[in-house]
Amino acid sequence: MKKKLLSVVLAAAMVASVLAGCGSSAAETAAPAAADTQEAAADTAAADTAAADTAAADAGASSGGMTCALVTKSAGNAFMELLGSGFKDAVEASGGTAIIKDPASATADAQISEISSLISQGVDSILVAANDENALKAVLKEATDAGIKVLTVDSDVSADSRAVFINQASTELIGQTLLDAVYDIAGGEGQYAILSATSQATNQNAWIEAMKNAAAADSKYSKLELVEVAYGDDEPQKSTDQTQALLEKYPDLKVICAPTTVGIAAGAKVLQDSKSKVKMTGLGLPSEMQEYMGDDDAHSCPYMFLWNMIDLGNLAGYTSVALVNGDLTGKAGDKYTAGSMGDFEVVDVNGATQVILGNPFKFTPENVKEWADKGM
Ligand code: RAM
Repeated sequence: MKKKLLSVVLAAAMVASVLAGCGSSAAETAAPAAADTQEAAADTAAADTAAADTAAADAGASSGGMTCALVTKSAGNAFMELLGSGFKDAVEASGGTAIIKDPASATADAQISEISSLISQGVDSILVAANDENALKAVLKEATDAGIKVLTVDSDVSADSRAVFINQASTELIGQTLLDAVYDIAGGEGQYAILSATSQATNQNAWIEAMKNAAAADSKYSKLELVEVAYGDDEPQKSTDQTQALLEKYPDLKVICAPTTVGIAAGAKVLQDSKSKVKMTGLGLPSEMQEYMGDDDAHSCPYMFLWNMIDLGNLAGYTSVALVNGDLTGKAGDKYTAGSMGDFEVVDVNGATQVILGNPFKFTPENVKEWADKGM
């Protein structure tokens, strides 16, 4: 299928699936353990979970099915819960068993220990939303050497550490889209800041780089000044603190752009509660942003972007299954059917293979409720 046609079909599919209520399926990942849980109890729970996962891997193997695992960026992130929900549905619809691991914090170390235990459990595939581009290399090589199919979603690792990357939308397009939103909301000139997640997150860094490249490529943006990239680590409190610090440091600030669902929701609340004139935009979940969206002084976010998270999880799940089945190797030009999502093709982007879901979708005060009501 030609790329342009694919985008159109995907955009239509995205709208159709949301209208059909696919977003209403509840996120089924395990709730994060309470921070104050006693150490002994936590150890027992961890052992129980590991035993359950090993049993799941064994059950998958003995029933002739496969066991596909997902390691998210961190627990407590609604974006990751929706991704997990779509992943689980796709794996189960294919007759497999899904295991979802949510590390306690958005760090490479936390993911390495989850991946190590999945290798011992003998899963068939590991899908990772990477907290670091290079730090997972050794453990992912160990997985690959053990015959496990490795792939990434949302946030990539270096291309030699995985078979393929499931990308929500073209990195350049996301960067251009976010820069254009800043330009528009700032009225073409003035100061803006970026509120990111962790400083090591591959996806956030790639989008910020794409924004900077787009700004440098056209003199139209020369009156915009990026004053700071702040890091809220995808933690609500740290993102709140960083937003307040930006407001104090830059009294002439016009816009904050957060390419993270955690950051945009925390920042939008700070701006709205303090009746700040500064506006928020970026990548946000409708359910978390609905109360902040409006085109007036009473609301902090005029519009924002994202994509269909359930579809992203579905595509990643079906691609995991296709890799395990041998229907896909991950090479550029490979074509395969991603279950009910239809046909996809692996493309080469600057030497790295990826499968692209579609285009960013614009959420406005007019459509945000409809999407939030669907559970997105
Ligand atoms: C946050 C995460 C995720 C990112 C979204 C937009 O939830 O950082 O990686 O893709 O925002």
